[in-house]
Amino acid sequence: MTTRVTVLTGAGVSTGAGIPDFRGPQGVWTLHPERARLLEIDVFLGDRAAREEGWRDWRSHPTWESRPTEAHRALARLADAGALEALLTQNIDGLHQAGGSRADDVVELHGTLATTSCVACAAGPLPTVDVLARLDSEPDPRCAECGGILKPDVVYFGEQLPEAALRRAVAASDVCDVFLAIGTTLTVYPVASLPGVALDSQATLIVVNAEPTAYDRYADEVIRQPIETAVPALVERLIG
Ligand code: CNA
Repeated sequence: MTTRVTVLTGAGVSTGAGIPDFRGPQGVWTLHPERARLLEIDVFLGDRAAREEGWRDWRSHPTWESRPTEAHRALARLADAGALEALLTQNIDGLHQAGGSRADDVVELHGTLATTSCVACAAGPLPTVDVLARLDSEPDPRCAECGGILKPDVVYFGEQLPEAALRRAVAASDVCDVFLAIGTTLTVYPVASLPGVALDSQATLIVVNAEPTAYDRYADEVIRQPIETAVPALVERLIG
């Protein structure tokens, strides 16, 4: 029987693509702790100057120039081999899909930067690039339908995670044989509870991260090597 693998990725899987993480040694919050407040939902909604600064940050975000790495491509091969249960990600950069993973396999637990929605009405999501193109003339972009505040479809701190995504993530963690946590400190809840769901169901837990994580002592294997080389080797071992 094929081993079923559920993967959870964090910001560390994309640092090789030029997108800094938050908490690593070169992380955005490690170097600029004051920037964390720009991702708090209360600040975004309640402080116009912070909202405008946040939008300018998104415009210059490295995601727009990034390309998937060997690690993203290797994870796509898990599905090709029929071994992937689900690819859960905390990332908002779309690099798993760009690296060959099927959109259906990727569960974006913290949303996506690709689209933007109105916080006040049900007007359909807009491509975020189109909103960014308006920033020079409209630094606090508003909904064309109702004038409400527009926000990237990224989950900000203080917001609920998308319910269907979280349900699917819990189910995938519950049924897998191997749970692979890659490039995440496993400290942001509720996502950080998912390895616990897998362990409760007797899955093998493998952690790949340069620094210690909250689950290292429960893991069957901890790989403290660069993700760009460690993940392709691990995928070959799992499907080989
Ligand atoms: P984090 O808390 O920033 O931790 C990342 C971890 O990855 C750190 O412990 C690093 O040491 C480790 N790491 C970084 N690069 C490598 C590497 N090349 N090889 C091995 N280990 C490495 O990230 P989390 O995902 O735990 O935090 C969750 C937040 C960060 C989520 O809300 C994400 O949406 C958010 N985030 C996403 C992106 C993105 O989409 N690419 C970028 C920055 C932050």
